[in-house]
Amino acid sequence: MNYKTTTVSPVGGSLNESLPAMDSWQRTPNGLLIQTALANIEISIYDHAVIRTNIFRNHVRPGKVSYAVHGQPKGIAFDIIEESDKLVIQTGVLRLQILKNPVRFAYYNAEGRLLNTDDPAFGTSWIGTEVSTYKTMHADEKYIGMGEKTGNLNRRGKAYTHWNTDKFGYAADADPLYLSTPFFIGLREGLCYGIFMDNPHKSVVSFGASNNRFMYYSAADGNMDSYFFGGPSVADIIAQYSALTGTMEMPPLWSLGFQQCRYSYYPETEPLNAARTFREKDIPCDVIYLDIHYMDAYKVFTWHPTRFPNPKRLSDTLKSLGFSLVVILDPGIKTEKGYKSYEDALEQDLFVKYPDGNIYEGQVWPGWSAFPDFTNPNARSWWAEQIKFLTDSGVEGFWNDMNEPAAWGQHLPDLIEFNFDGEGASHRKARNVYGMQMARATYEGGKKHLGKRPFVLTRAGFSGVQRYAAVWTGDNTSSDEHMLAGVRLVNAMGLAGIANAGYDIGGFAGECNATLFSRWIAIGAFSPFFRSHAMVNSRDSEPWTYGEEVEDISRNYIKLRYKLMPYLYSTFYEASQTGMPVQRSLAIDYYRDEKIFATAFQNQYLFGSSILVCPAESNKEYLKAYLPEGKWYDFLTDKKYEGSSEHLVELHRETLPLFVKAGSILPMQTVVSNLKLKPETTLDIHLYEGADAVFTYYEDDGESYDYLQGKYYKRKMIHKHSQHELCFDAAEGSLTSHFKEVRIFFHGFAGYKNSVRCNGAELPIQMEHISHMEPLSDFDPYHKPPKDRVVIMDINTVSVPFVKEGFSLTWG
Ligand code: MIG
Repeated sequence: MNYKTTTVSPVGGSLNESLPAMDSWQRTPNGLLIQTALANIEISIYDHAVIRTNIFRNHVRPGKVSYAVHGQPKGIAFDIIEESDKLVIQTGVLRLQILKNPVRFAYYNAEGRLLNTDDPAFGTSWIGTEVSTYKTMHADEKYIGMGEKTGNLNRRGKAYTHWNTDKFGYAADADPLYLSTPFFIGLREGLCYGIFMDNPHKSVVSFGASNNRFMYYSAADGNMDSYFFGGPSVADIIAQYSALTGTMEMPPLWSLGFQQCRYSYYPETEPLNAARTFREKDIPCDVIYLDIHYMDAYKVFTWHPTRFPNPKRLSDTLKSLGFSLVVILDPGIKTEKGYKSYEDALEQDLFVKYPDGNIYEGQVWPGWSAFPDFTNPNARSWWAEQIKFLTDSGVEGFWNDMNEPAAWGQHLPDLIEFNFDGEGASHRKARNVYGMQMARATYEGGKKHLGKRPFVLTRAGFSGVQRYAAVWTGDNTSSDEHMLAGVRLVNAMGLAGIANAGYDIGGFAGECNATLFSRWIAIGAFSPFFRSHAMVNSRDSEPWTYGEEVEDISRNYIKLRYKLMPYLYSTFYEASQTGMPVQRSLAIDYYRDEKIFATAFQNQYLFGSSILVCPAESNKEYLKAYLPEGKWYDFLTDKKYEGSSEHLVELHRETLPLFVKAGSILPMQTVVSNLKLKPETTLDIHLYEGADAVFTYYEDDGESYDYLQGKYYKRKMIHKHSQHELCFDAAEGSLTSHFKEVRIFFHGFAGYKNSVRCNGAELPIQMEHISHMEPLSDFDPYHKPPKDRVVIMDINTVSVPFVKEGFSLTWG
């Protein structure tokens, strides 16, 4: 390779320099260390399919602090084979080949098939402090993931910037937004791999944008510290990335319910009116939010004296109505003499400062404000202590906003300094992690002062933010385009380890309308985080404010969400264990199917393992849906469809196309108005004929950390389709299930003889007539059809006691 290694041009600018030849290498406990004339490379084997390469300039000492990475090398066995021109590292699952001159990396799978290789000329290169890795891009290669990034499912041809940014009313293709996760998954020839660049500096990932030669990822400064994930499946890659950057804990059960927000409900009669209206109108809801107007002059950790004279009384009343209270927290602290939070943090030296030691002030809601340095452990514990002020008033959830951090005008000076857990960093390095560290401090404070699971919602974040908070997509706009863009943002966050995410239903900026709201609330019922919110000075946007029809539709979908709670909670449990998202892009299970990448189908996703959601614009009459391989059932009618094919679906205001995968085991419960109330004690399991399936059912108390001590109820349910059998493995854990009885609904089993046995004993079969939707009211004489469109399904059921011991049902 004759690539020149010029460093400085004659007129002073830096030119590109790439990794040169290997000078020497040594084995280390978890990998090896390579020296070159320009940079050193630390390679660590984290797991059979996870390899870290940390490349840093010779004169640089690599920092130790990573806010993203949580996992450690597992100490697995690996071989290093030296050949004249290369080193080969074998883990049994991955083969990393390192060419010696110049140093270039290539990854192969266990069968020796190439997964990913450096661009031979440029590999890892520097231009001044900017470091980039260039990768060969194959003709059929696709790229997915990247977290909160707009655009298509397949990101090929686009470049993205990671630089947390407050973007009010952002365009549906805007970039960057609030949160950064420099992690993507590459797909080629039915193979896949993942790459995470653990560098919080401003960075760019280009999937072949404006060039026909390579893809690359690049950071403004710092090391090229990256992790390669070998899969072999997309689900495995997500699990590997999640093991490295952490998974969410089980959220409080109430946070899985419907959440009502508004900028802003005040004075205190407003949130109470909203809460009471939900109860009067029989619309389930669990959460009411207070936005910035609850504070006194926007000062964090204060209550407005006249709008909220007695916050404890308010939260108690809300609690008695079955609501949890969540309040907003902004990082900016008003620099006002005599204001306790300011004086306190000033005295303890916890604010972000200029290099000359003066406090940095920026303008936000309270006026000139100082910013706690959340990368300082002392500032985090100080902030966590302040949370007590809110928990004492009965607040159970915390909404972190403006933590990009945002200041009017948005560009903070780069020279301001952060503690970075002792290592020190300018704004260039600290910005992207600031928001997640605020979420961390908030989460730790909430956990400590509530003594149970807090709910934290954040706007900004970086890889690993899922350990502390759910994420919402900020200031979207009331439009169909935005509704679908939000679906893809949540799909993409799910591919990047953020399992609990959602968008403002109805749109934050702009005015929503009845048609759009009906569709948005239906889709939102199938997003992990389910909240309606709207901008100040815009029309009311609670489910009853768009007329009776929308109210009925909203009630139907919100109730459906509550009925699906056993399924959803179990799905959240899976996410807490493996990182498998709740809202699953079809690229997780069906990445080998070209069809799912078509723009017409890219918004479709699986909600949990079984329910296929086909989002459609609110103003369309038909949707072309693509059902992937297998067989599918229309959730509302039980009509059966063959997969691997497109279907034209007629759309109505009140129906969102939902399909259930054949084989599915779908546990459901009766509706409750809020999740502090218990459903009836029969667990309804909807079983769909046609394929094998396994479902891990999970239950715990929904609020404490006792589940970490084994106080849960977990059991595997196994549908052996060809054996005509549904097995319940013995329940694990020390908790007794709330459910005393299980009732099985047999969907699509019409051809079988009507005989079902439990452990061999014949069971009585009951015919049930069910519908997942209530008919809409007759409010509009010209618009009758909705009532007729509610399909009643006749379904055979059997009921058996839900005993702890294993049992099995057989039929046919
Ligand atoms: O400058 O707190 O994204 O959800 O309602 C706007 C007021 C600040 C932005 C958030 C939005 C919230 C609003 N906030």
